[in-house]
Amino acid sequence: MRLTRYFLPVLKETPSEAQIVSHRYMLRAGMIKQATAGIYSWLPLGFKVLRKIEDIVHQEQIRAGHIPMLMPTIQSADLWRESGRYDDYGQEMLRIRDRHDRDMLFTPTAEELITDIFRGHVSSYRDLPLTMYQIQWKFRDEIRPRFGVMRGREFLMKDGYNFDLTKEDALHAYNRHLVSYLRTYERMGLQAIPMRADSGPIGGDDTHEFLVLADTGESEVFYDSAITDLKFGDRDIDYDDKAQCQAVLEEFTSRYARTDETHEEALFNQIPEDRRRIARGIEVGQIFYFGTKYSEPLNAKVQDADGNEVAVHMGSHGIGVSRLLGAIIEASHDDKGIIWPEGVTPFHVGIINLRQGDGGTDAACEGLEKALEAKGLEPLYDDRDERAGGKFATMDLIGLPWRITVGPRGLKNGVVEVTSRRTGESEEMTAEAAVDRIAQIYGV
Ligand code: 5CA
Repeated sequence: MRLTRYFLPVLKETPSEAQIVSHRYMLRAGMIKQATAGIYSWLPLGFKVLRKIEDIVHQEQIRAGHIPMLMPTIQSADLWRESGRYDDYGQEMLRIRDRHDRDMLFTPTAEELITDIFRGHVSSYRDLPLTMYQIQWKFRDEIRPRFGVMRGREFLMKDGYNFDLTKEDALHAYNRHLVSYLRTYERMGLQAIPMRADSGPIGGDDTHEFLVLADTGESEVFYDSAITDLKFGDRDIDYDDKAQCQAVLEEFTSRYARTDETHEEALFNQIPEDRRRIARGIEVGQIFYFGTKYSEPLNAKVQDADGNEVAVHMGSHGIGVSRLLGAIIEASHDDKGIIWPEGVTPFHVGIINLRQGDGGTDAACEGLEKALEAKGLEPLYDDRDERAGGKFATMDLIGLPWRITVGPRGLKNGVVEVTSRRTGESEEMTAEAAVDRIAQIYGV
């Protein structure tokens, strides 16, 4: 992509309304624009990262055996009256009336609708287990939308729902989600720690939130620092294997890690003092097991092997897809801008032409662009007629993890410069070697 043909409305000034670094950088890098309080347009650069995050979420859900689908954002109030949540949800629910005076709402979550789909089509235990999920926009009329995409009113969520015959099977679904989330967040360059939490309006007994540690996080958290040494890494998990999933869950949840809602001082104090941590975190996901809380009132039942009608055991499992952009930036930036982890970067590498209009540098940049594209990579070529300082500042702000700089002096010696955004280290090499290096980094 050529920068002169792209839409990247970078801001020079720091917007005064942005209180935290991720919000500031997302506005300054031309990733989002507020449409109205807590509601954002996703400009091309922001949209690209959003899609990358969605892709990872899809891949990891499918790997775990979960089935993608899509439900509408606007739903009838009737189902929510059946479950009893129409009144319980309170002011956070955006209520809408259609031309026939029927009560509608913009979905804040979708337990009711998925349960309705299930009860309409599934009647036998033979069709279980079943887990379906969607990545869809949600609306919650938050009292204080703030921090940009972190606490929006409209936001993108992955919400998944499991249906199982027994509590044991449903707990396996819970464990499977926990394991798949560990892998999902690590692929985005994040350490998200599962912490025992409170279930809030979704309900249920068992729930863990996934928290990314950050000073700007909205949640206060208490944990044993030994937890931060745990890495999921490249484990090959058989998601159907109950014992294997259970073992990973135990490994990652056996140490003390709780949000303020579930914190117990006495237990916390049993951790050796040098490992006790009180910090802040960003909640990027939450998993719930709530048994028959929705299947009973909504009559979602199946026949078991003995012919008895039994309510199915359920759970729901969310990932804050749009919030993740903010969380990743909070976890990975410096005073010049964002530093994207390779897994989610909007473009794989930036190309900077130090002398735009010079036949030699122009040709070298175009050659690099083509060679990288031929490898299936997406470079962003800054071909603006601007001074070098401005080009470097833009590239640093938008945070592409790698940069290739092309200037007449280097070309005279047959080299370009490859620079890591994270370390700032540069290395000179031929253009061909630069392409190979970038391809190797991304494993293509
Ligand atoms: N039905 C369940 C799971 S599918 C559910 O709604 N869970 S939730 O309420 O915990 O939301 C899931 C995730 O969405 C949260 O962990 C958080 O990362 C994200 N989220 C929740 N509210 C907002 C918001 N106002 N802005 C951005 N992300 C949000």
